[in-house]
Amino acid sequence: EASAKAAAASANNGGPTIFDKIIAREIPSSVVYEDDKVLAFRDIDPQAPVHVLVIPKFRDGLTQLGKINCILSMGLKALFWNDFDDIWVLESGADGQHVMAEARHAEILGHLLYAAKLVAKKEGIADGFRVVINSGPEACQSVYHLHLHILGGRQMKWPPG
Ligand code: DGP
Repeated sequence: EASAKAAAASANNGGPTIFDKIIAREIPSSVVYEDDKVLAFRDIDPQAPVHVLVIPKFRDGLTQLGKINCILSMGLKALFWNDFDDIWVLESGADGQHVMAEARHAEILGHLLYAAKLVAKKEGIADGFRVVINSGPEACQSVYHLHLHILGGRQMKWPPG
C-alpha cells in the first residue's frame, strides 16, 4: 500500500499526462463516447467488465489544432472561459494534490456526470453502475488529469478498498 501511495504521489509532477496524448490521438485508446467537451475511453486496466474513463478535453496539453477546434466548437463561451489553463486546477492544484474545482468549472463538472450516464446507457449498465473520482495520493490517484471512472457489469461492494 505504501508503494502504491508513493507511486501515486510521484505521478503528480504537474506536467502533461498520458491522457493528453490520448486526447491528441498520439496514443491509441478505445473510445466509447466523445463530444466537444469530454472524451470517454476504456481503462487499460479494467477493474470490472465495464470500466470506462471520462475526461475533460479542455486543457493546456491540447494540440494547437485541438485548441482551435475547442474555440470553434465552444464559440463565444471560449472567450469568457478564456484561459485553457484554468482547467488545469481541476487536475492538479497549486499544492499539486487536490481537485480544486471553482464555480466556473460547474458546467464541465456537470457535463462529465451527464456523459457518465450516456456511457452507462451505451454500455448497457445504466441499471447499476459506479462513478469514482480518485483525488490525491491518499486515494491512489495515478494520472493527474481529472477523470471519472465508470464501473459496472458486476455486483459492486461497499466500502471500496
Ligand atoms: P487513477 O488511479 O484514478 O488516477 O486512474 C487512472 C487510470 O488510468 C487507471 O485505472 C489506469 C488508466 N490508464 C493509465 N494509463 C492509461 C492508458 O495509457 N490508456 C488507458 N486507456 N488507460 C490508462
